[in-house]
Amino acid sequence: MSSHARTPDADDVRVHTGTLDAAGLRVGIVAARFNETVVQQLVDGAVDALLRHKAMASDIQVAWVPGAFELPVVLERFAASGEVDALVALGCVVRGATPHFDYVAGECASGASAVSRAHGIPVAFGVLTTDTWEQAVERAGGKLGNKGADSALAAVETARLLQGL
Ligand code: INI
Repeated sequence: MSSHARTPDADDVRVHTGTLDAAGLRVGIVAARFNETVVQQLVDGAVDALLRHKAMASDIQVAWVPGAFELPVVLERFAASGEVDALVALGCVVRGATPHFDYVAGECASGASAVSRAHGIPVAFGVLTTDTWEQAVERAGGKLGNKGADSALAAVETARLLQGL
């Protein structure tokens, strides 16, 4: 190394960020019908957030599956099709009402992230995993916001980041 090597400068650090510009982005939403009233709120929040960030309605697709356990296989199909730039998984698993909570929520989460890494596209995880129904309602357009909207924007930001890397 040269004796004139300069001290590393924080200005040399390359920082990459995405944006929330959804214009032209093709987004697949996969929603689990179990606990449908909550999940419909998540879907509505996700679609609304995408449209407000300039996505075209015709670029958004929504597919419904019976329960959160079925989300990964449909996420996989969307990802493999090459027809979407980002995916959003939406569902609601309530611990108190689900003896096999850990299996349903765990398989759903690991399946979603496996799809994301296998195909190099974001799969945002908007599956509520709560102890109670009330906690789910609070996160589906209630006093704690709408996790469907949050997830949709996470998918947009990550897709834009990946495009820029
Ligand atoms: N699926 C959910 O999405 N949320 C739940 O709370 C739930 N509970 O309570 O069981 C649930 N079960 C169904 C599961 O996702 C599958 O659809 C089913 O096991 C068939 O494979």
